[in-house]
Amino acid sequence: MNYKINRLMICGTAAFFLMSMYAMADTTVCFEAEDAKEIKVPVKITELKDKAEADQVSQGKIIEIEQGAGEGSKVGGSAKYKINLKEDGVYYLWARCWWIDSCGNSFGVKIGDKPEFIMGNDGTYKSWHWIKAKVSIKLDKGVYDLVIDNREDGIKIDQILITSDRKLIPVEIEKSEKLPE
Ligand SMILES: [Ca+2]
Repeated sequence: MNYKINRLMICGTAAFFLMSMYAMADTTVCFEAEDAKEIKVPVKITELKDKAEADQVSQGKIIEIEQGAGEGSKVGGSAKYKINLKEDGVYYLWARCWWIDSCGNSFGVKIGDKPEFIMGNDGTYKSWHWIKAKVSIKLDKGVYDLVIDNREDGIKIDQILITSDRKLIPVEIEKSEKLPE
């Protein structure tokens, strides 16, 4: 009887540790779009003054490219972040966005020296929602520059999330962290 109980406890403890190790293996960094280290116009940081609007976003602030400010191919514009990834892994990028219409629903992303890719081009307009990059990115642990590039005007971004957990789906406003200096 005792032997059986002991064996059950050992198996249970081992399973718990294995599960913890599995959970620890995933790295997730969620940060505020407005916490950019460097901003180039026409990308700008906006503090939403209207309470109803501010309540829809994390910390009441976003980055945006106003409608009419110009496409990136003509006027440039970017927001740059420094992210610290604690583990090697295949990473998935998410962004909490607001689009004006089909001509203002995408941006470019560059991480370290990896090729730039496009995020967006979905059909959810004038409503905050999470979008996922169509590509996954293999990255070693370390510090990377992540750059959002202007592609189309009429866009807003509230939060950005990078994770090695392919099952993670962000919902509404996520808990964000401060980026390294
Ligand atoms: Ca925000």
